[in-house]
Amino acid sequence: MKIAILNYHRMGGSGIVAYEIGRAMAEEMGHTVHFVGLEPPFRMGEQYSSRIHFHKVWLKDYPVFNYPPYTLALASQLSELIVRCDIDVIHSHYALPHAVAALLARDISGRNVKCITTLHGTDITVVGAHPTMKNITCHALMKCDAVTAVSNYLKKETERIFELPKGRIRTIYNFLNPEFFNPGLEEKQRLNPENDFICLHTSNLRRVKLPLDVIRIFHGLVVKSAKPMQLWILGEGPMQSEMAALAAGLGIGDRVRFMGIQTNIGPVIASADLLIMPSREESFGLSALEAMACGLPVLAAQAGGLPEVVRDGETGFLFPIGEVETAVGKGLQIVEDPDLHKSMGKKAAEHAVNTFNMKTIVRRYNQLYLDAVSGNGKGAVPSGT
Ligand code: GMT
Repeated sequence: MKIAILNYHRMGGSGIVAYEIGRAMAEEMGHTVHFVGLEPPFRMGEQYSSRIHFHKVWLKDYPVFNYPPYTLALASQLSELIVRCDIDVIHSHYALPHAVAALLARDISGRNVKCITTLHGTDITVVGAHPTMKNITCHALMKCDAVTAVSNYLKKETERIFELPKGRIRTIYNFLNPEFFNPGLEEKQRLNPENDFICLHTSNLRRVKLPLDVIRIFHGLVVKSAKPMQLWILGEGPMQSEMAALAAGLGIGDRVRFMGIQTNIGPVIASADLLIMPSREESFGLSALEAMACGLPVLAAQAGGLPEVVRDGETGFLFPIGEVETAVGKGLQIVEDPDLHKSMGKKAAEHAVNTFNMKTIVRRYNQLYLDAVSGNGKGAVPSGT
């Protein structure tokens, strides 16, 4: 098959998942994959091959436009690609604007290309559900040949918000590439020669991640435990200064290390001891899965799809959103009990590999493509209806 993949090529979880699906479709399933967007997927690096291509979307600026119309440029250039490269399937990550652009490109091309969309969360819960975007999102959800969501939570939320018929959306969990995330990548000696207990937070430091609660929870652990501890923050975002100011105000500024955006985060994660993830909203929580795969227990809020990823009491602990004291109490059990820490880390790594297995999940996407192309898609809506 010839597959076009649309996604945001930046360091978000959806970009990583989209790239790994494309890479596996090319390298393991033998398909030809065309990534289409403003930039190549960051993991693609220089690894261009005869089966993996990148097509840059060119924007036409014009003084009358307030913003260059990306969706229109994408649809127009994609319609040309559909014909030139004889595309069979377009896999859009994010309903907006990608699923809409894919449907428009199909119409323009006049070809029977199949449109498949994977929902990642805020494309539905924040943007798609908003009155200014609700109709076009609903249109895309109904017109695509198949729609998947990365968790049962997101599937149910989407069905509820858009009053969709049951079975319109199916869940296919996220996964990760075990080559990049496994306990064997640990580099404690180099990254943590002091052998402190390392708490970790990895995100884009936006308000929805409740990053100030990360600092408050870490502070609670420092106050209640005699163990030397550090907090490592991987990622960058708008709340970084507030986090630094809060840490300084609480007298723990010297224990908090902002590590910024890094391309190879596996060794850093594997060298830490506990992931703190207090997010207010999280359709899946790929960072939790990455940490578990590296053998870390996860201390996470009971938000969205996180309870489907983290097994409470087994691979970490869950706490009610915003309840810092509860989180500290649960985190302390892990910090103070090395046996519990070890057994939870081991179960976390097993759970990550078994339940979110890359090969199994890539096969499910492959079957979805095959069903769509052969017209067998369960719950699929025929093109153009
Ligand atoms: O919308 C965002 O917050 C970014 C987005 C992304 O591109 O990574 O995150 C969403 O998709 C991820 C991959 O499926 C999920 O792991 C995140 O939970 C989800 N974010 C939210 O639901 C807030």
